[in-house]
Amino acid sequence: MLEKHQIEFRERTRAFMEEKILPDAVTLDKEQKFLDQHIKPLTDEGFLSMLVPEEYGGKPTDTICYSIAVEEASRVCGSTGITLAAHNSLGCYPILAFGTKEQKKKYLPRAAQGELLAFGLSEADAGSDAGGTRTMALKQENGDWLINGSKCWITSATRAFATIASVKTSENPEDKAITCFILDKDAEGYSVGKKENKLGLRGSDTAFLHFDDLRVGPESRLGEIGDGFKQMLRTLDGGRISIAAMALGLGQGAYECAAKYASERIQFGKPISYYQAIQHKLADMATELEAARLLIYESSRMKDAGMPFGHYSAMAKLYASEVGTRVAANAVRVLGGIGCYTGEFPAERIWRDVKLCEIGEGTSEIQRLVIARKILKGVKDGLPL
Ligand code: COS
Repeated sequence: MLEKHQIEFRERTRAFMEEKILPDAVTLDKEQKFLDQHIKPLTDEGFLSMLVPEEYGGKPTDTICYSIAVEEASRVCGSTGITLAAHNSLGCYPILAFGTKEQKKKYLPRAAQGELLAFGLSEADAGSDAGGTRTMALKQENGDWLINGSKCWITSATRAFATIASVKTSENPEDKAITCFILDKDAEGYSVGKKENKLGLRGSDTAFLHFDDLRVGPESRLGEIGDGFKQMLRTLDGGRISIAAMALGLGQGAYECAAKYASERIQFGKPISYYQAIQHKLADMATELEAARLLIYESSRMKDAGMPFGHYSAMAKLYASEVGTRVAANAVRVLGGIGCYTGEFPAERIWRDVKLCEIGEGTSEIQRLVIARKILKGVKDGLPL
């Protein structure tokens, strides 16, 4: 059950997303235009500072409200959903969790004012194997670091004023030492590469980042040398709740579209919702979406309670993203030719958008691996399963 403030938050958020975001969703997708015009209204409502403490200009909320925000944004526009998720969970969170006071003061007020942050983990050879990072930071005699390498699949790369990036800080191939740095976009040697032409989420920019003899001082290092891998994995534990919420919102949008269409579309003299083949699809959609929602709420509660929640957020992400994909595919089937080939209804866009949720921030296979490791550790330690 949601608390009163969470129910009210959903009502306000839904009204905002429908009024301010929904009208542009089709154009953003069709023209692959970044959602610049939405940044100010999203900032004013606090959606870009949901994890940032008030002392840094944020409007902090609990994780359930944050999940609701990502869900409601994604219900009308997946590109807005992913922009919120990446900025808050992957951009603000690591600075908040691992940054020094100076780093928080430098980056969080700007982030709260609507300047986007990005997260640079993936590389051409480091996807699921997040520790396979090749980007290298070499320490210079004066204490600076010289960084060379490239990151890929970076959400909001074209707009972000800084990126939290994982790099190797040891030349020894046996040594996994990975360290995170906060890298400023305006630094010499930092450049934004090719923007991807994506299947979905086309109103969110995804691009390469290149670091070419990028020199930073020790004040750019996040936490201790060698802590970067665990920082990234902890960040992803939380990020996966937001990807689950995104998949849920997209699925919800597809389900509502299918239910409405089925009630209006007449075939054989009756609305197609009269036929059990369609009714069963709608019933499965509603049931699975609600189950996904409960997993998201529970992992959000566990996170806020300070409990270990990584396996739970992996479950939420695994389940919600597979449900979202299934619901969107079934919504397209309910809509038939109209679902696939016209832009009049959102089902087709959602179907393309939601696929990313099974891949980004760890594939479904990686989520199963994280969950299975937790199960088997429980077996080893004699804990109840
Ligand atoms: N939080 C903090 N620390 C964690 C952690 C977590 N969630 N999960 C593992 N660790 C720690 C381990 O305890 C271990 O510490 P010690 O060396 O002190 O024992 C260390 O990190 C290495 O863990 P592990 O050996 O399990 O690492 P693996 O290389 O086997 O990788 C997976 C683990 C596969 C789970 C990880 O690489 C992963 O999540 N990959 C997917 C990455 C991903 O989502 N990429 C997409 C990014 S899109 S933004």
